[in-house]
Formats: sequence, C-alpha cells, structure tokens
Amino acid sequence: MTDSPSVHQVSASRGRVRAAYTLMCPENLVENALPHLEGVNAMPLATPRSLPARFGEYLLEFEAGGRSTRPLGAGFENFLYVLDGQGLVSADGVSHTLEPGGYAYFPEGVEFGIETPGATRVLWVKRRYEPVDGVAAPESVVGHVDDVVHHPDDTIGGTYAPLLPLDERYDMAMNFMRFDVGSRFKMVEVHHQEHGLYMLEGEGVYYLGDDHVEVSAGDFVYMAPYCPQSFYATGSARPSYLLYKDINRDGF
Ligand code: UGY
Ligand code: MN
Repeated sequence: MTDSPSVHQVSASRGRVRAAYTLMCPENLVENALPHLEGVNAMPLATPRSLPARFGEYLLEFEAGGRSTRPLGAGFENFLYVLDGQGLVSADGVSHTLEPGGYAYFPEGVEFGIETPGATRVLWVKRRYEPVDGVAAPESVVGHVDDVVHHPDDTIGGTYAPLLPLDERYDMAMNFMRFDVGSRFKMVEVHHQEHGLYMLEGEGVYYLGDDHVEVSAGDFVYMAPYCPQSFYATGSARPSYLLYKDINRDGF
C-alpha cells in the first residue's frame, strides 16, 4: 500500500471557488516562490488573479534564517502580521522585532526588509494606495494586537479591534475580530467592500452567498464586494480572525 491520497481524500477537500467567494484551506495550499524572498514559501491567498481582488494577501512561511534579499513592497502599501515565530522587520532605517500578534503597516513609498531567526509564519497584505485630493497620506504603524482597544460589538457577538487608524487617510482596515462561544452575527452583511479573512483560532460556520461553509484556524476566505456574509461561532473556544477590508473609498 502506498499512502498517496485516495480519490475519497481528494474529494473531501474543503477548498472551493464560487462566484462571490473563495475558501482556501491549509490542505489546498501549494508551495510557491516570490522574487527576493530567500528560504520562504510564499503562498498567495488572494491576488487580482483570483475573484476580483484589488489587494494581495500571502501566507509567508519562513525557514530559520529566511529573509528578503532586497527591499520589498515598492509601489504598494504593505501590512505584515506575525502568526508565529519572530520577524525582524526594517523600514526607513528602523528595525522592529515582531512577536506573534505583532504587525507593521508601511504606506506606499516606504519599502521594507524582513528576516526571521527561526521558523516563522507571516501574513502579508498589499494593495495600491488610492490617494484622494486634499487628504493627507497615511503614516507607518507598528503595534501588537494585545495593545490595541478591543471594542465590544453586539451585532457580531464579540469584539473587533482595528489595528490601523480608521480615518480617511487610510484606504484599508485590518481588524482583529474575536467571537464569543456560540455567538452569531445579528444580521447578514451585504456591502461594497471586499474582505480577506484569515482564521487565527477556533472554528465556525460562515454563511457566504448561498452556502454555509465550515471554517477553522488556518483557513482563508476571500469575499468579493456584495457577498452576503454572516458568521456563527461553533466549538468550545472563542474563534478569532484577521480581516482585511477596504475603507473610506468607493472603488471608482
Ligand atoms: O466589518 C465588517 O465588514 C465585518 N463585520 N465583516 C465580517 O466580519 N465578515
Ligand atoms: Mn463584512
């Protein structure tokens, strides 16, 4: 007997692409390389090649000693979030040590370098900044999810914590959202913004358009603009996810 996957195991995969969303699970991800990242498995979760994503989100798996070999992020604003391990991120001549839950945002025009002494996983989100006449440019932000305010929110049954300022200089939000055990959204959201959702902890059921899909830690969901959406927390621990959302712009 070989232990190659049987037809049954392959068809049991949860990953799927639908008109308004994609679900990518750890078992669906394929190793990938990107330029100027050495010792890094750089797996795209959403790019303009997927449904109409206007941003990129990548899961970067660094080996010990993995690193960027030249500055990254030119032409984009960039956001990095350390899932586990430790990331040494430098930009504008300043170095930051990011532990799990640590993050950094650099506006367009600020390139960054990253290296990891040990095995480390990082989420990288990038998009082209949409400037608006009369609105000042955003500033760099470096922080940790434990140091920001987690606002109670009855409509989602948990808390949301914006990791970036929400004022009109910023055209993207990265929100850390945590849900009470057994909670559910009080409404089905339909909105013009798109989402990149990375499940950090726990499990739940996501209502997406016409489907209910089970999600758990390590899953990624891309939601296109106007995708009906609602979350039910299941399991015995509080689920949480990191949510990209475009904000303060109408997409023209
Ligand atoms: O802010 C949001 O749009 C958020 N409540 N959506 C979501 O979690 N799917
Ligand atoms: Mn939403």
